[in-house]
Amino acid sequence: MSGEKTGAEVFIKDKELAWIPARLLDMTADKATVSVPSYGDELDIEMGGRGASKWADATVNLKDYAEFGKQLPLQNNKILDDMVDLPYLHEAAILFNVKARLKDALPYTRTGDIVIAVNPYTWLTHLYAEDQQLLYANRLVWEKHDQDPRKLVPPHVYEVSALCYRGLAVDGRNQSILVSGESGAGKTETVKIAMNHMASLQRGPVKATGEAYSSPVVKRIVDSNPILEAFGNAKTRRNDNSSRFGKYINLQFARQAPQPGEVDICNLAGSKCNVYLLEKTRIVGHDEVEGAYHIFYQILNSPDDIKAGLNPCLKGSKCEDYKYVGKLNFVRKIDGMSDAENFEHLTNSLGLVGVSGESYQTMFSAIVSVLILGNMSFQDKGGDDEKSEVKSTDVCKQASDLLGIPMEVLELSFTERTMKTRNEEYKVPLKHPIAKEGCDSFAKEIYARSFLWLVREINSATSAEENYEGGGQSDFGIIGLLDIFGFESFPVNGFEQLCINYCNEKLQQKFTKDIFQSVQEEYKYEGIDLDDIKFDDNSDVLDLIEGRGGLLAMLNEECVRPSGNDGAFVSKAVSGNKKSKCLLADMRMGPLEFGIHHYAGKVMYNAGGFVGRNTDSLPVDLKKCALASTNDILANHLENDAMTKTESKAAAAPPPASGKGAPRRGKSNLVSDTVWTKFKTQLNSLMAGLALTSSRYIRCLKPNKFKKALKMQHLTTIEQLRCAGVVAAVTISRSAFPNKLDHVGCLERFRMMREAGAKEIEDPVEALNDLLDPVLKGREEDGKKAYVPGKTKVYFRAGALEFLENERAKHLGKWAIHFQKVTRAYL
Ligand code: AOV
Ligand code: MG
Repeated sequence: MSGEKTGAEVFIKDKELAWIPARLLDMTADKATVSVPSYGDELDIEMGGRGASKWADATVNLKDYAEFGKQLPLQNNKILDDMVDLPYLHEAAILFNVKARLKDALPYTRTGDIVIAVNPYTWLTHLYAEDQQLLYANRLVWEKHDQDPRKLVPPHVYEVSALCYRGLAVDGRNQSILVSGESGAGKTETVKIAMNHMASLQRGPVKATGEAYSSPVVKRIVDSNPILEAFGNAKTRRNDNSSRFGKYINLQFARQAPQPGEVDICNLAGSKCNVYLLEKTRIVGHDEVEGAYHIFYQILNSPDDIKAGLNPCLKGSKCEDYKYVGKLNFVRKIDGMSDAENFEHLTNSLGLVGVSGESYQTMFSAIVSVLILGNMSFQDKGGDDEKSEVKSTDVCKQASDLLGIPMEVLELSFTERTMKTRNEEYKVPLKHPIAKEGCDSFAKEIYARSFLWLVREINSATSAEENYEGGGQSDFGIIGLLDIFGFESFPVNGFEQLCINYCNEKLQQKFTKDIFQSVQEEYKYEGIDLDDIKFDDNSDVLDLIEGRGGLLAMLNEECVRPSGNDGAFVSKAVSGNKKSKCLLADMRMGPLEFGIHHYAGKVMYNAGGFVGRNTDSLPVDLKKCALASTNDILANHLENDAMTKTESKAAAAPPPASGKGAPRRGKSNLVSDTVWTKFKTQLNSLMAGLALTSSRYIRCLKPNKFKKALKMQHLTTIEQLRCAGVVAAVTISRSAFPNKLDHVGCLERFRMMREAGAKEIEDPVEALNDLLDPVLKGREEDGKKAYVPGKTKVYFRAGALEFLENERAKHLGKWAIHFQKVTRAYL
């Protein structure tokens, strides 16, 4: 802060508001008086309606905001399309830029190649109209420009979809869009927006026609979204339509030979989707203010004849009749449609992907059986042994009918467990709470497997290999769309959070590498030597999690140890990773607690239930019982992961008697992988797939927790900007040279510092040297010049631009005048 002048525009740090813009009135060695402009009720939303009246002229302790001393002055009233162009970089400047844009109904902002998408919480129809789709398609895909074509259009999701399409069609490289953000930030909507745009792009450089999607496969691809949402989304505290699974959709494009002189055209030929970690606990219960999976409400709120058609036992039933669903204490409408309407729509969409007739009935029998299993109750049988029995016999009968498993078999599978020693096999009776637990696991498994079965059916109906008329072709161009759970940190974090945050660490590592690479490319383009870019990578955290002797390995060890338990996992993990700076553990923590210093901040975990969650295997008796079912999904698809029918047939074929294929299948039959190991394998294959693509990033932000249209809360937004690596991305791009200006802008701005009568120089680089050398002489550090002119921009080392601004101000006389001009100069 030292050297700051009265009148300067600054941001002051505040506990409740993160940063607020102010003007410096007076300053002593340790205190500053600032004036804070009136905000009316604008800050109310941040302060929970308590009003912003506490803000008037204030005296602040300089210690509190010394942090940005170097970065003043800040031009906070300038709204920028691209935040990399903020002449003075600071977290507050980023925040106020996105905030100002949101207020103007501009939810999208760029940070270099990254698009920041703020959830507007109101459908801005004009942004997604057909003319907009065409604008981005024409500017970014079909037309040729000398300059960066993005300069011709405002930031948008369509810019990302169009550039990906161009990358695939013109450059011939597979692409991916990685969408991230916290729950409710708008990831799923963003992916749908991008997908719809890409489905429209295949029309080629033509005018709007208003025609519907040109092929049935494209319609199926677009229509498969609501199916996944019905079965995989639920209402949570944070999002009424929260996706409880991660997904990666591969859109497959068939390349068409280009006409002479024309751009290649790729047609959307199919899609294949991978899903990750469906939240299983929600199948058997949920928090009072949250909801079960949408499908249950869609079924139960449909007219009686529809319900009876799914299964006679549903006739006349309501949500509260089923324990897993429970009383409905909120109004359900998703996208303005009632549950019954959504179910009708779902049935149509299912028909489009071939789930109709018998397979439709089979799937719904499985889904309805989950509801019924939730109502099963058990009681101890009495007598000496610990055996229990089914209390609700009619419910058991319903389940037995639905699943096609004899009632006695079902009952015994819940109330006994088969144990094996080397020489014999015997049955152990189970007490009623254990029997109920088994019943819940069974329900979870049935639902989760039905979900995977459904994904497989959708893949079979949409994948290009099986559906594209071009037939036979197998090398389709790919644009992948990743919609995956963002970083999570709650007051108490469990196994799911650890998996989710692990996944985010993996993606963050890729993100950092990609950003670093794009900075390298920029400097290369500008012809600047790159010698001192520094950035933090998160390999320590990943080592701690997935490395040898890391948390994953330790937990897996506990899961196979006969007396393995959560406490032993924590103590072994802590003692084995003492050297890791990312593991937080101290004496004051409970025996099940540990913390991880993630890239996005510290998260405290409670390992209660880790061993159980990680093992998550169905007792062998229930597995057998499922295999005996007449329901095809239970009997034949309990082990299948989501793939297409052809792929699963290939996988089910007997392994070759010898050769490479044999041992793998053998192993997977013997040793059941843990949840985390499976997830790690899935993630590694995702990362390997992504590595073959050019990735583009969309960072979604949830601007306020009230779901209010076009309003932004500071603290939570700042937190997300940090977690999303937006600040880091700008920092990396600025680490060697914090400031840059384009040649012309720089020459015009500092022109007045030249000596009167100096002759005009035409070459911009020479003109810049002529202008800047005399002023910045003596400011070299380690023999390096304070500025470096590149091909189109001039780059300044830390402090150089501030120095120039000060010099310029001296030329101009007064600071007050200076400030008005600084502001205007960048507008
Ligand atoms: P998420 O996918 O990031 O959360 P969604 O995409 O489901 O979040 O968005 C949450 C809600 O915000 C949607 O249901 C819409 O009401 C609204 N919304 C999002 N994007 C837009 C937009 N572009 N325009 C208008 N409204 C929007 V989660 O799956 O919970 O992690 O788990
Ligand atoms: Mg979602």
